[in-house]
Amino acid sequence: MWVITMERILLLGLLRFIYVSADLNSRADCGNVCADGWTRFQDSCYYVGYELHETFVEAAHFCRQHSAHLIHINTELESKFIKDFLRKTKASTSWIGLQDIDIEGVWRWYDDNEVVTYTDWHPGEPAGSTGEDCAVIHSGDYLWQDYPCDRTFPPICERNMNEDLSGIVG
Ligand SMILES: [Ca+2]
Ligand SMILES: [Ca+2]
Repeated sequence: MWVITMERILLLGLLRFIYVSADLNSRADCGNVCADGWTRFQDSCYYVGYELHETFVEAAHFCRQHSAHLIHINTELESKFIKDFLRKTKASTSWIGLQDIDIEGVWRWYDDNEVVTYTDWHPGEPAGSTGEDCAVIHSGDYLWQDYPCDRTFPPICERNMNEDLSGIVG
């Protein structure tokens, strides 16, 4: 009898855990899991809007609507991850969150205005001067190039898991 009761309690606990997890995951990232359609790498979830054709500002807006930002590539590891991912999924040229709109030649990440440190430019890039102030990962070799911000490409969104969780609490 005691064993059966314990089994019931454990089973109910397990069902409740599954239910709560599924509920949270359907709305946002939870713990180690990214929302449907998003791909995990380290502490972020990524989404490529393959079917979208948006200007840089529209692309940034799209990511914000999904509690994310245009990808901020912090490290060589993150760069390698996203390059491999884009190559594997045969992605076309896509926006990253890097721009020199305010001061020509000073490239800053759009989510936190940080001046770029790690870069992965195609040799000779950026080359567009004031006519090209927004950056893409180009499908030719998946290296970075500057393009006019009003050109239209898919966005690569990044959602930081920690930020996202604190956002839900707050
Ligand atoms: Ca990042
Ligand atoms: Ca420029």
